[in-house]
Amino acid sequence: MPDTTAPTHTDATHTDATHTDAVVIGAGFSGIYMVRQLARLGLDVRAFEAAETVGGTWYWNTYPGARCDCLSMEYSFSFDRELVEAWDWTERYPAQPEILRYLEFAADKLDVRRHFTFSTRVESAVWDDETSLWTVVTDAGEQVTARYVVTAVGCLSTGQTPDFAGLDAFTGETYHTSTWPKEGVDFTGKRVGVIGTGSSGIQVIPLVAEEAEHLTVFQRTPAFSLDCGNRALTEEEKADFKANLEEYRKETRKFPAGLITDILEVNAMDISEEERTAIYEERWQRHRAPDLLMSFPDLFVDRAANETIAEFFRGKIRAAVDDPETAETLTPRTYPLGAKRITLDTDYFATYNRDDVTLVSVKDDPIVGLTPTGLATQDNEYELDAVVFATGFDAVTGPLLGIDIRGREGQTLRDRWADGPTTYLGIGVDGFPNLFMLTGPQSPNVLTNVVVAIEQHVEWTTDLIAHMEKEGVRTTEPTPTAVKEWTSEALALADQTLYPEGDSWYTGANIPGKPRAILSYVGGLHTYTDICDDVAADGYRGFELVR
Ligand code: N01
Repeated sequence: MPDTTAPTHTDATHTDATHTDAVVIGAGFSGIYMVRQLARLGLDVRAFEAAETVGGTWYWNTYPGARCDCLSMEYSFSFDRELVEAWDWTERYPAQPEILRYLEFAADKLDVRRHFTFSTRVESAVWDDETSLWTVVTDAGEQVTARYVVTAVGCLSTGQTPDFAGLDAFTGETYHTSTWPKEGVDFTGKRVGVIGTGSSGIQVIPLVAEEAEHLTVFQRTPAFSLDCGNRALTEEEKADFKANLEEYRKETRKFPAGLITDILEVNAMDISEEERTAIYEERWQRHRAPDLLMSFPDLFVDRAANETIAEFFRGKIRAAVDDPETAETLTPRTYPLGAKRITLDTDYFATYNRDDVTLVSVKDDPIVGLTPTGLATQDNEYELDAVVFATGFDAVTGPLLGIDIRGREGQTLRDRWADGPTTYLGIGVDGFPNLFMLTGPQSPNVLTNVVVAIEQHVEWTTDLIAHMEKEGVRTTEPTPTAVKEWTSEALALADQTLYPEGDSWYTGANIPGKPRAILSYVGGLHTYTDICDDVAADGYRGFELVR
């Protein structure tokens, strides 16, 4: 597209800047697809990625055992039949190296790499009202002006290490699961401590246990976990998926989590315990989380119904763990199932039957800090050669607020969200024109098969930008009213569910000082998609489009 929007003035902030139509930040699933779509519109696109290649979260999280909790074929792009035909997944639940290979393959096939500048982090994006342009500045000192900025920064890309006393004094090795060394780590002969038993901890623990001389797991809150029953895909499964791709793509968007789900039409509380348990057991054997977790419509809105599935999961822990006291320590009792994200594991609970694995409940005996030679709890000291932090992420807003984003009149997004995020559709914020956030807060983001949510967001945003280009719209931003109403609705919807009852990254509760607010739209991707389509059909209702 001809560069008709390049600034002609000599504003000091722009003199060294090059110009492009759009800047995309991030090279995960969302960045790859967004760049491809904008390039297809004929726009000049620059994209930046901190890593040396594409992959996003799947580039960084290379810890042993890292695996997706969605089925491989479901967790991949569906918009391009050629791409789907050209790739064969090997396992039901793909491991990190295979997903990274897939994203490298997709980036090449979609020819997006040439738009990216890798190993480069975006530090700031500042709006200039006079020119209606963003100035994006990178850590390499490059400045780029652009009409549009699209953030594709992911929801789980800012790792969180607790500020333990003595962290610097510890003389052993430390690792965080989300920034694992690319060359791998050899724990042979070492005494290792893992802190955290969320998805990352639960995946890494069995493999560290196999290698280490001794493993001590420091657990604050036990997890509900589903045995993923991983296995190789059959040729028939792969062929079936490809043959039915279009139907699959259409269907996924009709479900709350972007996953075709077998939801029964009866509530859990309306049938007998025997019937319920038989249903749970049959669905446990399917090894596919949504089929089990969404068996009944009342599971996430009625605590008594939730307790029935929670108790079923607890029974699985008792069956897997030999020592009843250890089993009880591993049993979640303080929050509804699903209010913290369910984990998918391979041999997690059986790991505690090993003689060389110790479980420490730091709820009962809190961590005081690290010592030069290990970790101290209130009542004990543990000698360790290495500590693995599986302590999670500053989710959803963390990656966005890691960039100094300034909208109209210099207003920062950090100030704007000091009390929690406010958005329209999770995509835009008033006062921040032409800024589009993929999988932003108050969109369905992490409560879905995120690749489906990403495709919906990218396609909707592309349509909006195409509309702006066609109609000569210079700036688009949501109205303050639209933002206020959407934010209230997102919060009110969450209050009708059990999500607020869990202290997890879903609500920001895992980060000291972070405002507690649900970070997702809980109404389901199907409802959300309808709302977005309706907004578009109604001339982008709630957005101010200025020519
Ligand atoms: O992080 P988490 P994660 N002292 O926040 C504990 C995705 N993911 O990296 O629960 C002691 O879930 C914390 O304890 P508590 C997936 O969406 C997916 O594991 O706060 N402990 C918790 O046990 C997932 O949900 C996959 O009491 C402390 C753990 O650290 C999301 O990423 C794989 C502590 C953090 O768990 C995040 O998962 C990996 C402290 N000061 C990740 N601070 C798959 O696809 C924190 N903890 C399968």
